[in-house]
Amino acid sequence: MEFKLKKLNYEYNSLEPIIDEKTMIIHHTKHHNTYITNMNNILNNNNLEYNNIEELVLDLENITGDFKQALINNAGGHFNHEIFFDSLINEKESNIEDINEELTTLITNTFGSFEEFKTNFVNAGLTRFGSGWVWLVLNNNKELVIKSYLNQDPALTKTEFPLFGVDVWEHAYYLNYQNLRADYLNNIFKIINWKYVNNRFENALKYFNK
Ligand code: MN3
Repeated sequence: MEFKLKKLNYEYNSLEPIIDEKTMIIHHTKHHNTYITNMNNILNNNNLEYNNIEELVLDLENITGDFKQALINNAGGHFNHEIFFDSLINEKESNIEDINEELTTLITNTFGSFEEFKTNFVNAGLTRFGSGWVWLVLNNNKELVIKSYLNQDPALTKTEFPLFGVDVWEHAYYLNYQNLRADYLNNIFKIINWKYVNNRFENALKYFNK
């Protein structure tokens, strides 16, 4: 199966002024697309076939060829960006009350309050040295954890299911924010699609119950 870049659920200028149109166009049609092209090439060259990106990501630990790191980088790049772009929405449509009661309670019990969760999340993104990602994941003990990963290491494992993540590579924010990664991270909380996060939370519960 050939992986393809899917169209975004919104226009490239929908996330302005938090993320500018030019950044979105370059990020989606160049960066994300390149990960997909490279991944498809590696899979074709090595006669590997997967039904979906989750299946591929979960199989990475079993790969032994010299292309392993390249596959981690590019498959991870595709997996991470698809979740990232799907988890964003126009500021007017981003509504924190879309989070269901179970997830709201879990956030409060884990971090003290939503504000403290946000502070911890922003801080994890801020202290990620170099390029990488910050994620909210549910683990197999049904605990919420903030994780930070280097480069494009994918946030899905047998014991962790990502609910949403923020790209802290400079290409994600540099045109608008330059060196101000903290502003980018704080602002992005205004454009999270909490309905989508909620869906991923439901999927995470199913993932660990199967
Ligand atoms: Mn990126």
